[in-house]
Amino acid sequence: MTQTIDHTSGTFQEATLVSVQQHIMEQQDRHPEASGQFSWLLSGVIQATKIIAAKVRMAGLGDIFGATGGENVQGEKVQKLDIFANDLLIKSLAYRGNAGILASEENEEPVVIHATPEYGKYIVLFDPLDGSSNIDVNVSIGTIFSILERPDASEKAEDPVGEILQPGLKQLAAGYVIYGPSTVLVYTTGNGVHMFTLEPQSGTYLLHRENVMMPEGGNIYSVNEANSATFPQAIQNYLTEVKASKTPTYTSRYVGSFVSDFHRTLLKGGIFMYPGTTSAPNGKLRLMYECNPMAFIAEQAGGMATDGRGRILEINPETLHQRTPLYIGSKREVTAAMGHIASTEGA
Ligand code: P6P
Repeated sequence: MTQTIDHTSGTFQEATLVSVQQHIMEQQDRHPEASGQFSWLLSGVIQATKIIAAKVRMAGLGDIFGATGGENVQGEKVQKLDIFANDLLIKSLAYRGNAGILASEENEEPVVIHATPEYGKYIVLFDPLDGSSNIDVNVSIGTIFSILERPDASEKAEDPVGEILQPGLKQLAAGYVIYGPSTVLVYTTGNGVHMFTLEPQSGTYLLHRENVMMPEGGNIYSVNEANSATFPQAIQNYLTEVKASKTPTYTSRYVGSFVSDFHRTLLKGGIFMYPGTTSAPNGKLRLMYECNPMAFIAEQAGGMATDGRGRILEINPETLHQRTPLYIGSKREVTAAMGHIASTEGA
């Protein structure tokens, strides 16, 4: 009789016997329509993050701290590790054979590996090293990725950006790796959120939590308050409300690295906000390779992600590097913040 292994019970040792590759294959087996192609691609992203993790760990010992002197498409100073991570992800995915188009925060234009879908039907978008301004001060940083399928062979073959600009609801998979005290991978293919820790000796990501659910509510709000004077009035009202709240009382946490602030929100609940301001009405975070993947994960974990008006995942993108205001986290907190926006707009 075949025995099904329940990874969510048993002793700690039992839970750590499942590698991410095994988990991906198990996920694929549950979806007979899934081809091995997708699993092969996903493991390509994961493979690259192991090498990035090793480099990040040694950052202080090699000449890869600091900035290159250049700026990326966002006008942000490019750190040497940004380039290392970006180049590694591009090379790793290009040789995977089934990634057709790559899009990175670091590249103004997409990288077309195969002109038409029959040789490369997937699109991989990534922020290779999010939070990189924290590298030199040893604060956790991360890699964020999102996987889409290319539209069927169409006139878009000459328009790779047009192929990429799909709403977040179309994502096949999304995930991130946080390079912190431990290196943790979180991913979803639409069947729950699963968390793995990199076991450094063997270089294996081992399962440590399956079907992660975000707490319904949480008393942590996470926002850069230096910008609060020019937040929308509704958000200023929301912040006043949470600071005055006695049951529960709230606390503030802000790392300044999206992957870190989101990871804490996923595990402890609460809300992370990057609102628009008068100088940056669409905020700072990018829709396609930061907000969409995290929104997919948040919703799969029972949380919410909005731009202040509607679901992040329903936004129809217009440009590859477009930004969006972001309110993401526990249902109770995001709903409360949106309530202020609704009542202010209704005023
Ligand atoms: P601010 C890092 O540069 C980043 O893109 C995100 O990781 C982070 O959430 C945000 O910017 C922090 O921006 O304006 O608060 O420094």
